[in-house]
Amino acid sequence: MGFDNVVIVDTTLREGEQFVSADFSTEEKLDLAHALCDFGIRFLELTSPAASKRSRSDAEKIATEDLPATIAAHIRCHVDDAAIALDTGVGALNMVMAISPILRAASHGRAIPEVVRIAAETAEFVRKRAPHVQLRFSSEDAFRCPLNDLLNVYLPLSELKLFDRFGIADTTGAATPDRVGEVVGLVSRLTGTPVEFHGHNDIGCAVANAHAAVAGGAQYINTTVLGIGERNGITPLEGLIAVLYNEDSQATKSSYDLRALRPLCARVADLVGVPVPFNQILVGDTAFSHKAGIHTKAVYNDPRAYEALDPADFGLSREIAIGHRLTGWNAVRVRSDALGYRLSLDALKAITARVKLAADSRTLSIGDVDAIIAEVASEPAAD
Ligand code: HCA
Ligand code: CU
Repeated sequence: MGFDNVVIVDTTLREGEQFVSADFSTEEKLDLAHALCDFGIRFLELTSPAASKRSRSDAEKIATEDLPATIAAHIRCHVDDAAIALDTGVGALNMVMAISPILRAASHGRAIPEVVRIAAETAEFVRKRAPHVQLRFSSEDAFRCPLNDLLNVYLPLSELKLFDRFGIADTTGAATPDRVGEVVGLVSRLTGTPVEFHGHNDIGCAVANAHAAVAGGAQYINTTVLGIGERNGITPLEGLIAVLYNEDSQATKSSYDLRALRPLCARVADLVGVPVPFNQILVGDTAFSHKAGIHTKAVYNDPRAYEALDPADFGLSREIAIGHRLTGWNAVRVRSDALGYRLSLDALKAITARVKLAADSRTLSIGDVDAIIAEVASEPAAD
């Protein structure tokens, strides 16, 4: 496996629809499905067609849209849900059932052997009706589940040879990378079945957990644009893209239209009525802002000094803050050069000193900096 073979299963149209302020219209879903495919996603997950009449007709529309992606319907382990989903023409079913003690008690009330029986029955039904549909079984709340229970679900199910993938979900977003790597590694080794990881972000580990899942052997990773989903969501698409780019920028550039990422995030933010967080991986406003003089000097010499990701590959540009008390004369020189001045080192140092002094007592705009540059430039040079 490894990072080159990661298949992103984007679930903006399922988990993302569960984000508190998401309410996608049919047109918006179709638009997003196209935008995700244009970006390079080849696997999309949709809300269960059994959820509502429109969920069903939306799934039908997306499934027949001739998109260059496998379209999966997310369903409960119910024969009826599977039948409704298959009728929409989707190419994959992503079945899910709760397996942790706490969630089993609070949701379906079944013991582990019953979970296995119900998953097997549903899978047999699907295989009979649609032998070629891709079928996944996923455990909801897998990381708050004793390993024994976990293996008592996956091992008998893997022996049936009915499933193309096994999902492992960190439903409460409280797993840490070490454990994700361990559980994913165990399930993938013992079942010999490709693993899909779905990670929530409640303690802020969703991106690191996706990384750990891939390192542990997972081939399929769930994402949503901006990470939208239940509560504070799941692994954001842009976070996983940053991980993949960091591993192999060339391969990532050739598989995804990286310049489309920021517009895609802006579109989803707009649709769900939230701003893109300032510190969002890759696409946040400050993702490529440099400030301290020590940093800016090195970044002018070689941006890689303080950048793991090249903004140009994403159609973005870096920003160098100049008007503050941590500034340095290199930053001042670049600004004054850009304004057409050719100033001596003494003049640059004088400007830097005045900028620092002014910034100690008030917040400066770039216009204030420019005024200081103009002022010093107009002064007769001292000899
Ligand atoms: C849900 C739960 C789920 C399922 C994940 C999966 C989770 O909202 O229905 O299908 O693998 O986080 O457990 O999103
Ligand atoms: Cu989820």
